[in-house]
Amino acid sequence: MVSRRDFLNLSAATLLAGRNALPRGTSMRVGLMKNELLQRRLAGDPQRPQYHLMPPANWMNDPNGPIFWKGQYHMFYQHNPNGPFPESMNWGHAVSPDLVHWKHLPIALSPTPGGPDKDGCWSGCAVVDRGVPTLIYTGVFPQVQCLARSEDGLMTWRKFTGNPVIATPPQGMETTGFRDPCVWREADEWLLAIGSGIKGQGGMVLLYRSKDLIQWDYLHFLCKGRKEELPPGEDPVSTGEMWECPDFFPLADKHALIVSTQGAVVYSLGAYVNRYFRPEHQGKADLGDSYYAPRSMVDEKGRRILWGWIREGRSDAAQHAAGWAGVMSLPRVLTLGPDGALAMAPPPEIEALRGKHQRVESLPVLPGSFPLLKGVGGDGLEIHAEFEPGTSEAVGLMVRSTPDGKEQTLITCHRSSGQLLVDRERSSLSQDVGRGAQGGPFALGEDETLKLRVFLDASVIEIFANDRACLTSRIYPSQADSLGLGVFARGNKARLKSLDIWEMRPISPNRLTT
Ligand code: DQQ
Repeated sequence: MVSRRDFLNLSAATLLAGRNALPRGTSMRVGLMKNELLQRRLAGDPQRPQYHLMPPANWMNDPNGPIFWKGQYHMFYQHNPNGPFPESMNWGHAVSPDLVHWKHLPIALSPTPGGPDKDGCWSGCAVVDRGVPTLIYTGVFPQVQCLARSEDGLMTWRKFTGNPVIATPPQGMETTGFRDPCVWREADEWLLAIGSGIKGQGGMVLLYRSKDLIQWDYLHFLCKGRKEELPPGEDPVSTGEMWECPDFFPLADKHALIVSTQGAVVYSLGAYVNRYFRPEHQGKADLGDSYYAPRSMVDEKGRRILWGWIREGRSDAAQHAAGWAGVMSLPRVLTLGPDGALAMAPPPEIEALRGKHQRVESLPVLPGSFPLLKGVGGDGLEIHAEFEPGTSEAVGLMVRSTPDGKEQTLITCHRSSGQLLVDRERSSLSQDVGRGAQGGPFALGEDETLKLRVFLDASVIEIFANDRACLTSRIYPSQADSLGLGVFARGNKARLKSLDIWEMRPISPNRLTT
């Protein structure tokens, strides 16, 4: 039996040395020594998340083909096993019985020399075709669509010898890109939506159909960024010239389309009629700019669960020095909100990670002062805070603060401007990291309390506000005592109704102690 830790060690050695470059004997020993060093570096890294899914080492970006299969959640993701930078993409693979605890599995897809994916296996999806798990993904370069199947329960993948299954964009179309297929079943056909766009016209999703996943016919666009929906004079490409990673699915009595516009992650809820999607309501899946390329799945409970890539907010050099880059978000259960918007909440399974609990009740929050709460804080926490904002202009939480406040991050609901922000101006004394505020529109209703559910995990912050807005951010405090927690108000006083704090248990050997 190979233990999880042994597997990770072997796997990281392979990652470090290059998959095909691990010879026997001396080089193997050198590889293991390098691995040992890398493991020590990762284990002692205070910026490395502890309860979020991430590869054993090196680079990850988009989630790919999340699928619930025979009682387990499978997650694939864009992964460079050879370094903490985006190159020669593979599909990493992990499996979980409960959405929370993960086991790494061998890499699912790697580029085939001389093949249509020789320069990378880019993003895609997973479906089950007559009982056979099947991946449909983009091979590069040029961007073509490929297929691979697994006959042994998702452990190994055999690429279709006739790849690519779609070799070019539709005839005569000068696209800005042609990638990230999303496939679903409709009656006796497969439908495929693919991310694309046209220069000067904007992003679009193209629609194909097939009887067998191999022979595909182009139908028409499913949805596109339309000039007529924009304010007069606004550039039609303001919603992006290329829509990446389309995710299209039914949600309650609507359909949802999520696209990554090389900037924001935009969701649309609307009607799917005659194989065209007409948006009726649009919003941002995340108010920050650290969350990207999400993909969803349905589990056995029928829940629609969305996963995103949380990218780094520090320099390439810092990522290189760390030996890892990129984190998978926590899962978000999607529902149709009472206001017609997309509602997002973490699944209850996350609560399995909760450890020590502390609670504070009914505290006046006075403007101007930023006191730290005594005896609470940390860098691996789940925090629930409910505020009665009163007549305050702004109210919020201060996290990861040093006792002297030289490092601190503010999570602020600005009532006057209707914004939810993570202010990172003083998050770190390091010069190598992103600063400034991240966030976007978030208005509290009259008499509505502010309910913040915040997940702190080393350099990751994920915020769910009143179950209808999410904000993901990255911070890299440099001081060991940047652990303090406080509440604050501006303008006028507010009241903290309650504050619950749980220490979260690590899920992975990211920070090995021996
Ligand atoms: N990343 C993938 C592409 C996708 C982009 C390559 C989005 O397939 O369009 O790693 O982050």
